[in-house]
Amino acid sequence: MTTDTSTTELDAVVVGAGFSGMYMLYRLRETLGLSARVFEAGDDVGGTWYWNRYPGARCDSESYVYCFSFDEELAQEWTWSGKYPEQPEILRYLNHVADRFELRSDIQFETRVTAAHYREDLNRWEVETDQGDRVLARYLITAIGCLSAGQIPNIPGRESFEGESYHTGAWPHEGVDLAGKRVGVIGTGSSGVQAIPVIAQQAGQLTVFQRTPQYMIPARHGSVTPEFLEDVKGRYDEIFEARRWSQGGFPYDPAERSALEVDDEERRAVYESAWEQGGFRFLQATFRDIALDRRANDTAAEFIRSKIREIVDDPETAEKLVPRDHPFASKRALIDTNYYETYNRENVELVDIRHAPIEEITPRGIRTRDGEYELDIIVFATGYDAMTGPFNRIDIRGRGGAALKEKWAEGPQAYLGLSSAGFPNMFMITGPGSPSVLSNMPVSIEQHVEWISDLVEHMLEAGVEVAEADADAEVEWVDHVNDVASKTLYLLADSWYVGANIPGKPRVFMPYAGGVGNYRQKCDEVAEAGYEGFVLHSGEPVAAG
Ligand code: NA7
Repeated sequence: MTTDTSTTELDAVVVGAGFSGMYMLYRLRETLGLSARVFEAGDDVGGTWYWNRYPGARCDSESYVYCFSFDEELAQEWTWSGKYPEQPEILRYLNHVADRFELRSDIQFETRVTAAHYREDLNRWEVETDQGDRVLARYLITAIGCLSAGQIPNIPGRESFEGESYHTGAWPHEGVDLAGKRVGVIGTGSSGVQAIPVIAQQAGQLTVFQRTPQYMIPARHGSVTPEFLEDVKGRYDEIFEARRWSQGGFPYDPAERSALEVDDEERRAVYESAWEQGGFRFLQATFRDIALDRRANDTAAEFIRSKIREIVDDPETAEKLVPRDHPFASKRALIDTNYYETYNRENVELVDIRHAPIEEITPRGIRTRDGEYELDIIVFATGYDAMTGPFNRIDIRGRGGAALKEKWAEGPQAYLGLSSAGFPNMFMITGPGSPSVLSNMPVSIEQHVEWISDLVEHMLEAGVEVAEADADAEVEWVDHVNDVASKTLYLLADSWYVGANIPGKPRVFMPYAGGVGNYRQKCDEVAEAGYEGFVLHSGEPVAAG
């Protein structure tokens, strides 16, 4: 890239206008007084919640904790209507945030960042977009989400299909008329299990193509009462603080007992109670070792299996739905609304494509080894090239023109998931190696944005031009991330956490499983020690932490 007269100079470029990019912009502008521009591919704010408009799209975190905490008035003035926030409501919330803090003036919509090259001669990032923008910025901050690079499997004949087809993460804004149609859904991850019960109510016939059965906990969705909200808002300080120091970003009291130290009757009673309450409490507030100890996990898995057999009328369908090949929650834990019940409907059929794989997509539908299913619409609920995929879509080059994609070819390398050695002044919000997808996202996002903002403030005060992760500190952190993961059950599943859903992707566990509280403490210690593990330069190196 070359610099010409049409180059804009700014303090910071932020990529993406979801929760992360919006709050980052606020901090850069309001707290630090810097000039910043956010580039956003969509035509409005919202990120994940802008794109994911499939039927039933909803967050799995309870609404009163799926929100920003940085502004007291914002927290007090917003009123959620349901226990779990539905996509349109989250999008309204994010629009409200954009309006309230007048963020849109510094967000450039319908613009995708295509390249970001570090100019060592200038100590600046040179950023290019698909709209022909060219910006020089001191800081490059990625707020690109962990699950924004949609993945449609390369099934033979895909282009030949004569009906309509959609990926859940790129759902048409005007909706899709499913009434009376023969709909096929491929995929039973979070998106599929939310969409399937709603599509079943609208479609003439629904065929679900399932590769891996999953464990699901009922969400127990419903409205929230004014009394509940009043109580919560009265305790928000305490709730937000509990969220910050918890394992998963939720203010639930952590479980203290092992699933193996109680008798069968008591264990079942604990699971029954959590099942009735619904949601992630089943995982986080029943027994402490469900995600860590295979025998403890088996008790939870067996409980859920028994529930599937109770709920689903047809024993053959129930057995197809029973997961056996991975521990509970070793793939992303799922919560549902009427998922298993949906298979009791006359118009729903479950096809086990592990047993009889999809061989091709034909002009008329989907053909598995056992036969052809005629369809009007195919829904790809087939997930994402998670965590590294969004980075790989941008040509990011650091010192010496080295490509981030090459550096990460065998798996992501980042210090604290915040910064990668050789890519000075590039900071990642919820990057690989941070708790991110294993947590309630707004909690991790706020922590990262505030930490980055504090680092930038420190740089400005200390006259530091460049902050860059130290290569040794990075190796140590990546080893630690792997070590923590190896003590969990996550490695026992073929999940997107380990890149198993993308052909050819290296099998590396990408998020940090040590918990948001421990992670926050580590980040705080790093900052208190003068940004230990970062090399801080003012032209020439001035300090090595
Ligand atoms: P997920 O969780 O990655 O689920 C994708 C689903 O699609 C899953 O059931 C996959 O089966 C299935 N899949 C993927 N590729 C194929 C092919 N080639 N053939 C058949 N089936 C396939 O994505 P979601 O969108 O549901 O959720 C992503 C995250 O968004 C979620 O965890 C939340 O954090 C929000 P598999 O299990 O791989 O056998």
